[in-house]
Amino acid sequence: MSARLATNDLEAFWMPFTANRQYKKAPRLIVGAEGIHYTTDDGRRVLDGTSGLWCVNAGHCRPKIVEAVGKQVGELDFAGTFQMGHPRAFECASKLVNIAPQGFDHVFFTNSGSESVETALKLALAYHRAKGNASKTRLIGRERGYHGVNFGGTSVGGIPNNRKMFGTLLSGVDHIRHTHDLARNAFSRGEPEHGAELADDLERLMALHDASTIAAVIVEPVACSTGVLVPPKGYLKRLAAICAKHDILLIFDEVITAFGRLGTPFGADYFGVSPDIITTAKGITNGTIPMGAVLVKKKVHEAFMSGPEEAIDFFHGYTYSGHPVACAASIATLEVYKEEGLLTRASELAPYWQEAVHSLKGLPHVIDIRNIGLIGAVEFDPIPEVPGRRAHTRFVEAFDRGLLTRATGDIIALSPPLIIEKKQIDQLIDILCGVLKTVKD
Ligand code: PXG
Repeated sequence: MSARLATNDLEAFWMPFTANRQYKKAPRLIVGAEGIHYTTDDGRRVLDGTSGLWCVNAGHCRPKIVEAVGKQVGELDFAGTFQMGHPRAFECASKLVNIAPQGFDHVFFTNSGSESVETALKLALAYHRAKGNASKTRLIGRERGYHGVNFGGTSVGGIPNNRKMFGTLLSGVDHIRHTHDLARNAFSRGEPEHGAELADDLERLMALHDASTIAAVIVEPVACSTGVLVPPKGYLKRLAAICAKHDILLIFDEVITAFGRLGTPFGADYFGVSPDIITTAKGITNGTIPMGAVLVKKKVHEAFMSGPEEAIDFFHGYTYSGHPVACAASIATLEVYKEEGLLTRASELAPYWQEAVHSLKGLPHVIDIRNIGLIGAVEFDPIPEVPGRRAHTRFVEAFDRGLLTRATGDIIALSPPLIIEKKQIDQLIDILCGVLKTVKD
């Protein structure tokens, strides 16, 4: 029998993506949130420099969303969507289509970014099969990409630590090169100048595998989890052109870049590139209720609609696809985004944000600063024997001084709520500047 634990004991919760033993020796606990601030268990206010985990785009505990969730859970707590329906799911899907890039007119609901990715990959395989191209089965990801933690997403993902413990993963997967190039692009403001030609790496894989075996390429428009890799100018357009030429579906994983993070509703809008499938989650409900959605173009949807009408068109779905409470949260979220212009606000703030983030240049150990939309990243030269420590100690110190950042490798990523004001950006940078000046190694 396991030992009895007090309910406030930290032991039982095996925390995700966490150094559990280290964390539990010096825990950081959040007990409340409002606007762009968290409150800690010892009563301190902490500026949320990461929108939770890149999801709370409209800021915390927004009354309209809180109210919609409360009302929905008391009115219709659950209804399935397999051969059944409820109005909220249809309303939510229509609202999403209304803000989606042109041509995206169908929505498949999931409960997370990871599930959106699995759904998109299965859609791509089934699409080609339905079109009579059953040999198109390979899935191509990119080095340093992050597509969640399920087997498909882990397989197309390109972060070594996320892959190496889990065996051989999916077969028939390959990766194009990442675009991080400090030698040519360090301290770029916005999209780096150099590296559009890295998109041609897809042609290298086609020479090896043949285009007739490749179903889809999945990339994040901006690779955020790996430490904010902004695509070089022209890179995504070039990748899209190669895909289109060879009937390879292009999947944009917009779990982070959708819903205004770059200053446009979707990353596809920002880069002027039209993929075939878009995955979303996070900001879809402002982080309040778990939800994801996969947006597809008409041509993808139509491929599934050619069989007999009484036949199920896509053998896929989750108990909670289109959950009423998640849909209510999403509908209210989309209304808040619209009322407050949040899907484009980052474009107004971006020039100020860019200057602010780049003002950290020259501080100890800073080897690169990157930004796009309302995203920033500071990269440090790693301590040779202990990669990751430099960013982690700065993350802890920043939290103690009232700022939540996100450390990944030796990079600190920033992505504050889209409601942030300029003077709060100044505050955020002041705290970080103080940290970078004082933390010794
Ligand atoms: N795709 C992308 C592009 C993501 O960024 C996922 C899929 C998976 O989503 P779920 O909802 O299954 O976690 C993500 C998630 C970080 C961080 O700090 C990033 C994510 C999650 C947690 C932390 O970089 N991205």
